[in-house]
Amino acid sequence: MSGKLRVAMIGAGFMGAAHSQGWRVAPHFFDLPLEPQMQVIAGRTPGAVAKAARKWGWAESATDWREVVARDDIDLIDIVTPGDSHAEIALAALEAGKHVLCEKPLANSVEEAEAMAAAAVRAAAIGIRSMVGFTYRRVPAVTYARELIASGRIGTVRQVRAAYRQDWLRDENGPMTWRLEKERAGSGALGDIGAHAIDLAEFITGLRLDRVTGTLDTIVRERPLLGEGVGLSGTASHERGTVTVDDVAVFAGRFEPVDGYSPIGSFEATRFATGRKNALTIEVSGSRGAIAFDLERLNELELIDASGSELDQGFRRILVTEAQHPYLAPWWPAGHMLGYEHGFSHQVVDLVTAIAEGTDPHPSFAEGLHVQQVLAAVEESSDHEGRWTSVG
Ligand code: SOE
Repeated sequence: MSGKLRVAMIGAGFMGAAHSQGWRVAPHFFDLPLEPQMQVIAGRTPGAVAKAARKWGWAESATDWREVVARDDIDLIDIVTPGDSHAEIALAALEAGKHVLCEKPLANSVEEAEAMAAAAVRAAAIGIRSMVGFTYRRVPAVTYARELIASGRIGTVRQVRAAYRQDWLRDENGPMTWRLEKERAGSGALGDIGAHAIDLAEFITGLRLDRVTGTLDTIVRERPLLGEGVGLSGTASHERGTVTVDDVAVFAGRFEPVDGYSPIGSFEATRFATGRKNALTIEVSGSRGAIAFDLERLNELELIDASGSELDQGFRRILVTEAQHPYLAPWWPAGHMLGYEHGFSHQVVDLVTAIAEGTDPHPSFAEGLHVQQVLAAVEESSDHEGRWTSVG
């Protein structure tokens, strides 16, 4: 491969903007072994995708993703479409010998995720790399939390509490979107944001869930359909659509045993947590301490070292902005803070580095399949009065 990595993006929505920022900005702050070239972005609507290309820095725009995947001047396909097209696009791209970055969750079903993971293994055998986009792993405080736990700083992990709370569906008159249709999204809060909580809990602790018990609920079952040609903020039409996914997911999980004990986790994913905008939180309780993280305060990590005197114990706030902290050195001096968007640059750095070094990037499609199996187990448990259900 030349010194360039010629990238194509399939999809032009919110994640398209976030991923484009990563491709555009990362090379200006990190010394990458290959230079990403933002070649073409593909979307459904010619005018909208041409505008996205201009705004986000793509050389070309297109409306036929199959033509883009077939081009021999493209090395990597970045999939940022709704979940119902992840499998089709990823399988075609891997078959065409393209590296693939695919947004989370990996797919809309375990069956699709299994096919994608198998194709990724075959492609890796000939040097084609693939990654799934759980970008919160690449928030410096999250990677640092993983390092602290791996070093034994909080002792043996006993309990994990992970939640992802948003409130953008709180208004029952909010309109239907593709995220509320099972055929498009696969599931609701469970797969969209619960997947992040699952991946985060396993990434930070290094543990894997092997059984779950949970329940799903749809709070608002019908919503107004948007009128023809009316934007999201426009007045909804009088017709109503049926919500076919969960609004709230609550579940417990057992992790694979460590030293004979299976740590237990409690999880929540909701879009009805009034006042919580993007609150992905996790707390890991260990035998000698604990860590706590909140995405709404993403430069901070709370740590308690419970090995000392009871008299002066307490969670202390660590500002994770030192040059020695993960990913920080190329950015700003300590205390100048990073934001939501920086994780997408870090994702580009790790993917491009893996491709250049000929190694498999993480999270892999196999890790994405495991998250899909956890999601499916929660759905199965909920369908059977919350019985404990094995993962995979
Ligand atoms: C909407 O819930 C959403 O955009 C998710 O789809 C993203 O994965 C999450 O990072 C932010 O919220």
